[in-house]
Amino acid sequence: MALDGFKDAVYHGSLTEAISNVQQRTLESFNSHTLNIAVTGESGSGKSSLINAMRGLHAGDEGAAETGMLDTMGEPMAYPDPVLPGVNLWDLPGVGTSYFPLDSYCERLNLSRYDFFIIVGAQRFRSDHARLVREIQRMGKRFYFVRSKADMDLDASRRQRPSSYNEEGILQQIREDCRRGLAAEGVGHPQAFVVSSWEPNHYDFPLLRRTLQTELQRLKRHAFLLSLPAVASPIVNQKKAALKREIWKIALFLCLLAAVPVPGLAFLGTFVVFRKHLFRYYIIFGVDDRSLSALARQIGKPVLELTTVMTSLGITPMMALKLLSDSVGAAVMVVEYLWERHPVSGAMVSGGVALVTTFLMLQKCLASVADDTRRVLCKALEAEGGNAI
Ligand SMILES: Nc1nc2c(ncn2[C@@H]2O[C@H](COP(=O)(O)OP(=O)(O)OP(=O)(O)O)[C@@H](O)[C@H]2O)c(=O)[nH]1
Ligand SMILES: [Mg+2]
Repeated sequence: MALDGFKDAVYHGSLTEAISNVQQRTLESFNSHTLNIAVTGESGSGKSSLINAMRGLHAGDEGAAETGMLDTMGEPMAYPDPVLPGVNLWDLPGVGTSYFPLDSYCERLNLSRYDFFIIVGAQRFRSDHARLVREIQRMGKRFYFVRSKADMDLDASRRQRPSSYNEEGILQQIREDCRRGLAAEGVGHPQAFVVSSWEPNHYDFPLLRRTLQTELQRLKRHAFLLSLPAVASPIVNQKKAALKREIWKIALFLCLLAAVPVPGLAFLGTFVVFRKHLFRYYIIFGVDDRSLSALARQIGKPVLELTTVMTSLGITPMMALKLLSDSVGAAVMVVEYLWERHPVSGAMVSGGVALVTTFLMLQKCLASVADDTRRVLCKALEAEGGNAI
């Protein structure tokens, strides 16, 4: 899907237009996108069996994922969904084995490369599950929780309490346990399915398939939104690099200004230049007050939701004034004192101080505004994704 409109808008500092470009896309336009679903969870929980059942295969069939009682240390394997277009089911190794301990699992398997997750758990909701949930939420991604091996729970219950056996009651209890665990991790609308991969026509298995089918376009759109910050980042860097090249000229101008033997001129000049360029950067990147208000309206959120992620807002001209008086103010005073006795060396020191100060401060300022642009865009895309799902 062409991203030219989005990229152009970011390049021209119009984040509102960039978001509007995304909003205009119909859900159908995402049909051709691929959704990479990672099937993860504790070792032996039935991940590979679930993938086989979703593909209408049994263990041992040709093309089926390998299942068994032993821990596997293999690489993630992709299996295309035979019914849902553009869906890859990735069979991941289990969490918490000697090959993949919980602490290093997310990093080693690079979970960020997947778009969506199915966490498979064969027992009660546990800390391993909670850890995976937190990691997925941290990435702003979504997941279903699948409680597998329902047949075993039902069988055990039937044997233990044959007289009071109530299948729906037991399934409901398991669903509630999963939802409680997920809610405790701050999951807003927990989606938990109780299934048996050995009986894909029973329990919540058909509902799991239907839900995935119904939500597919929205999940693809959400994955697309999450991929956009990576598209925007090089454009922001490119703009930053172009602006950075100008900083020398500005610093040199102030260096010359500072060499003029007028007390306080260097100090005032640095302040004015800093203020002018800070606001200029905000406008160029599209994160000035007016642009932010327009962007907030576009995503239907309060502007505060965008400004809270901005760190450069701490660098106001007043702050700069303070910074200046703290760091270079003393130097300027010394220089001005020097001037009376040694005008030439005084002018040189004064110019040097102005040059270094302006250069460093503008660089810091530029980097900070560029980072904020990325953060604001991420926040806006996140909000847009949340609005749609
Ligand atoms: N009764 C029952 N057994 C199941 C079910 N799903 C999987 N199993 C069994 O559980 C064992 C582990 O299943 P796998 O599908 O290999 O589990 P896995 O999560 O892929 O395991 P690893 O890849 O090693 O982490 C196998 O012996 C399966 O036959 C199920 O729904 N019901
Ligand atoms: Mg497996």
